[in-house]
Amino acid sequence: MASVLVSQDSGVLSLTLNRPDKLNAFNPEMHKLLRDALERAIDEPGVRAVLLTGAGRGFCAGQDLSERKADAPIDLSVSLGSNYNPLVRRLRALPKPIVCAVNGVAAGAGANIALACDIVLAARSASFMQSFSKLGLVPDSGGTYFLPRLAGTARAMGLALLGERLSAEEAQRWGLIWKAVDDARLGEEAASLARKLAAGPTKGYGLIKKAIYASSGNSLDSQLDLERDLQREAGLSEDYREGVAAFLEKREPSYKGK
Ligand code: LHQ
Repeated sequence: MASVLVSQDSGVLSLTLNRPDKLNAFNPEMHKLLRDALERAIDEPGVRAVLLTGAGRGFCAGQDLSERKADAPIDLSVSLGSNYNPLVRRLRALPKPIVCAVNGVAAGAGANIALACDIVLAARSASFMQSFSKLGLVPDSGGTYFLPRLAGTARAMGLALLGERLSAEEAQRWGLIWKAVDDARLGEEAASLARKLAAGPTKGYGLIKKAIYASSGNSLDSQLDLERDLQREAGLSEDYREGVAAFLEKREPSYKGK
């Protein structure tokens, strides 16, 4: 069985991390399968949203530590440089919305890969752990970037130093994720959200991602300039014309993603 299950339906590319016995801990094959699927998703017009989740009782336990048993020192920058960092960059840069359904524990890099997605739903029983410090490591895969921005420095520092479990509900209260939902509802809520996004103005969504993610590194002046430039692009899209026409004709828009 592949370590990432890939399927496509109604404009949604579903990616399911699939090493349930290891709580979907990452190995190189998973990185490769995710890389290939996300690369194809960039230009594939049939893909208008992505749904990322995990098989079994966990979402992802980060790096597979059984691959890290080493008597000699090991240079972890190699694996970050070749696998984790490109994955986080790909998720953020994909010009299509990514919904993450955190179905269980998300630990280490697994937590931060979830936070790199655009809309994160989590089952009420799921939890987030910056488990790195328990191994003597630093949060990676964007953790030291996402956490202070989403939750503030005090909470980011507590999460990073203590490595304790944060419940899905607390993660929602802290602004780390969009919503905690009942376990039994997670699959359907996430799928229906992804389908809704897949039927939306894809081009506009891609531009929204650009604007929101650029914001924390920009001054108001540069952000206003960026909004002007992105709005120019959005305004030239077919979907914008369709949106206005549908509004004026008092009907539902039919977006083509162009
Ligand atoms: C695992 C793992 C795992 C292998 C559970 N590996 N088997 C690091 C280095 C290099 C470069 C890039 O970046 C990184 C980033 C990182 O991600 S470092 C952080 C790595 N992850 C962790 O430290 C988390 C380790 N796992 C845990 O602390 C626990 O498993 C959690 C809290 C996630 C879940 O606890 P439980 O619900 O009690 O489950 P469990 O511990 O019993 O795990 C179930 C099985 O999954 C078990 O196998 P077994 O054969 O005994 O049933 C675990 O060994 C296996 N597993 N995480 N990362």
